Amino acid sequence: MLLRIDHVGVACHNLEEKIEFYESVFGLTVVSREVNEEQGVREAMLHVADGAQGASYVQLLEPLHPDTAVGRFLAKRGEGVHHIGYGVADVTKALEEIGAKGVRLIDERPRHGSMGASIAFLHPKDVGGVLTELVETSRR
Ligand code: MC0
Repeated sequence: MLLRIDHVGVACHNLEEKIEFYESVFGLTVVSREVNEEQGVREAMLHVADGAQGASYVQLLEPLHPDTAVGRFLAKRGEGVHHIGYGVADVTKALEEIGAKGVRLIDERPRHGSMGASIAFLHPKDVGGVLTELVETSRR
């Protein structure tokens, strides 16, 4: 069901500073920047690699406000890995299958994600403490 790691989401206080860090230390390149009001984030995707099933990225996330998912995470835990996004072929079908196994779905239906993807989150408490995102990409 999981095709690849699509991205690792990293929460940070200052997006521009963190982009500069990933560019200068790891030589990564920003391929997309977006503000997602619904998710309460300003984010950038930095390309890591291309594989047979598609590309993988680091996603840097800065909260738009303290009272958002990433804002609360930063206040509680500080900067660090916020979620893992896995590529799936069909996010609606994957949600049905995973939900039927008793895992709590944060999103019952797909939402709009980075770079035109359809995304849905699974509750971290049912995935061993890992906030898990399913990503049906619109890119190839
Ligand atoms: C919270 N918890 C986490 C967590 N965030 N555990 C692991 N990883 C995380 N990122 C834990 C808390 O420590 C707490 O456990 C419990 O979950 C409830 O958290 P809370 O402090 O009440 O925080 P809430 O109200 O924010 O709820 C957490 C929840 C929420 C995961 C349900 O953040 C959510 O719905 N997230 C999905 C949407 C999202 O994260 N959007 C931002 C990225 P204890 O044991 O302390 O009770 S958007 C994105 O990434 C898009 C643009 C994309 O990829 O394209």
